Amino acid sequence: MDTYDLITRNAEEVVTDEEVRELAADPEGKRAYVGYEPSGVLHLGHLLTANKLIDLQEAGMEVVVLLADVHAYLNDKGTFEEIRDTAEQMKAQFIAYGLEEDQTEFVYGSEFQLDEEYVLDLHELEVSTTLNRAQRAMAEIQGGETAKVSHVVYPLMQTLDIEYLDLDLAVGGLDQRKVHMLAREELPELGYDVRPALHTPIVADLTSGEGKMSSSGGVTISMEDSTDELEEKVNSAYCPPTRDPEGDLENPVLELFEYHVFPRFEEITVERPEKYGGDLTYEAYESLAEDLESGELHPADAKGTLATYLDELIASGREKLRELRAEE
Ligand code: IYR
Repeated sequence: MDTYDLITRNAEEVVTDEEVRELAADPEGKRAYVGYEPSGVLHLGHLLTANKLIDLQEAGMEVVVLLADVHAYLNDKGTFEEIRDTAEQMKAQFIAYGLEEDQTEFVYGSEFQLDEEYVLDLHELEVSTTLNRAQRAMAEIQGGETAKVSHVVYPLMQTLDIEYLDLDLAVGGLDQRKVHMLAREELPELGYDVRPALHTPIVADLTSGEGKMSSSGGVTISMEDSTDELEEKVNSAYCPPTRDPEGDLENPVLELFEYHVFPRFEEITVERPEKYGGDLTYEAYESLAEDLESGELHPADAKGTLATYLDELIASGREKLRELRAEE
């Protein structure tokens, strides 16, 4: 796969394409990052952007994972101490998942976001950004509750992170796009360079095919799930025999194959008894999706296979989590 295709595969949006093409022409040593509010257990939402970081490492880029402890604090996720503890667990799970420790820079936000220079830049951004603009940038991240002052500081800090971590590319789910747009507008105001952004898709809810998977109340697959739980969740997933269900619905089973399984495995095998046609093997998402649409691959077989591969993907993170909990 050529470098541009590898960098942009499964991306929902790149801003701008021209800037990312320039990066792809000379990726060696360029720095990309994702920031995560620490949470004790990784779920597929985290792993989707982690897959992109693995692509970027393969393309020769340096990868930074920001454990955004101060951001989580501003977003009311617990005491600072609790957040630091969960950040440690998060880091261990990322490494277990496949982000090589010696090729990934893990940085705590609090390591640089409390420095005088950063804080003064933050205050300058507070002066130059309207409340309305900052609130709009936060709308999707904050999730509806009454805005606090911290919620408008948050996207301004995320803007500064791009400069202070000396990055060439900001990566995030599509829910981060408004913050990255704000960053593109505001960084030049402080005399800093504009950086490109790459956004990964938001996977639909597993059982309904609607909205987004990590939304509250929906089913999420996480590092905590046992093999049985995972199988049960995948088996109850919405999986019509098409990649394009009616209206706003998506096929979450196909999405998980596309964004989680195919990027991490060279070949996928669907095991079937001889009387149902025997095993099927796929090297690319497209051929699996086509077989589901044509009826060659039954949704039940697709689900069983998906559960097996997802289980393999989370197995070492699950084991790590068990170890960490046993130590507590
Ligand atoms: N807003 C992210 C967390 C986050 C991301 C980046 I990129 C930062 O520089 C800081 C925080 C979230 O919603 O999880």
